[in-house]
Amino acid sequence: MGKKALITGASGMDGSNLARFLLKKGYKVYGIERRVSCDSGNCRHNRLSDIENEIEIFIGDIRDYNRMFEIINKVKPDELYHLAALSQVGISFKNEFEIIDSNIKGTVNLLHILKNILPECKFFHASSSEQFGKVLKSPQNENTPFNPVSPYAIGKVACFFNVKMYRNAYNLFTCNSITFNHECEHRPTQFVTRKITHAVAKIYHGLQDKLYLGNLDARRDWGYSPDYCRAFYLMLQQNKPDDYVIATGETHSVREFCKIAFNKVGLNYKDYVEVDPKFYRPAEVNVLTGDYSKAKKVLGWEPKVKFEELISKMVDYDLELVGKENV
Ligand code: G4F
Repeated sequence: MGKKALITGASGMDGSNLARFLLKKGYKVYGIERRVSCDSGNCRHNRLSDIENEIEIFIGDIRDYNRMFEIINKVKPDELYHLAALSQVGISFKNEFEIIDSNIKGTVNLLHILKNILPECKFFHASSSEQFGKVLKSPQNENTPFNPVSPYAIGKVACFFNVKMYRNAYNLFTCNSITFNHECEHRPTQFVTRKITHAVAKIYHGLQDKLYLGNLDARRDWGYSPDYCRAFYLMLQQNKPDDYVIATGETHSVREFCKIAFNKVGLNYKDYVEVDPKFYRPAEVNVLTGDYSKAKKVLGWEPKVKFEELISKMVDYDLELVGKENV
């Protein structure tokens, strides 16, 4: 019988990409999702529609210890991929307590349950390059000190060290990816990449006039979600648990992203993009660049999709999506 994987945040961007990947590897895949309503064009359930008959979804909230206990005890997974989190950095400034409740408590709930009832289960946690914050060294690798500046990043640092503590103190097989920004066609429009590509499609189809953004000079290391999900899987296939930077090694500004995305449809971003200070953050991370050489050496992992191809895929998808909606 194939292995069993349980994914928290299964209907999110990474969750759905990982579920698809693990099914192809022959896993029996179970997911946990919080029941929430869906907004049009961004429906969480849409991301799983092609595989909905192949996976089993449990409704549950990672904050709810008893419910998590019940699900883990029932599934008894070989691998648990913990992807559920409040993941919007900007929003976290207004939601400090949800970061503590969901991101930190949710992670500790899962680790505590595994320690008590399923210590042989391998555990993956998606940590974040936001933990490097106001970077102290560039590029960032596994030895770069964290210097977080947002409630989200501070919460992820707490999760990171909890994952490490359960590995060292209780001998659990727990891993963190220090995941740099990663996107795909199913990224919610609250994140800057999809906000841009969706707007490009709407402007192209004559449905929108302007695109209002915040800091155009922020620089990020943007990769492709399916590539990163492959790395998550590889981490749990090693003999020893460890933490790995997952990145592309390239950094680009939001402005460059706009330029290429608008160029794809023959438009100049300068005619459409305007800065609205309401999208500025109280504290900003200006630049992130990942050094993924450890993942390359140990996991044999490398990103396949780089910046321009990522933008092309997202713009093409949104052109088709908005085109269909417009019929
Ligand atoms: O797309 P973003 O919101 O992603 P951010 O904050 O870098 O976080 C993402 O990547 C992290 C990994 O490093 C994850 F941990 C996290 O969960 C998430 O997936 O913003 C990217 C940059 C920021 O500098 C932001 O200030 O784009 C800038 N930006 C400029 N205008 C904007 C906007 N961001 C958003 N969301 N919306 C804007 O209008």
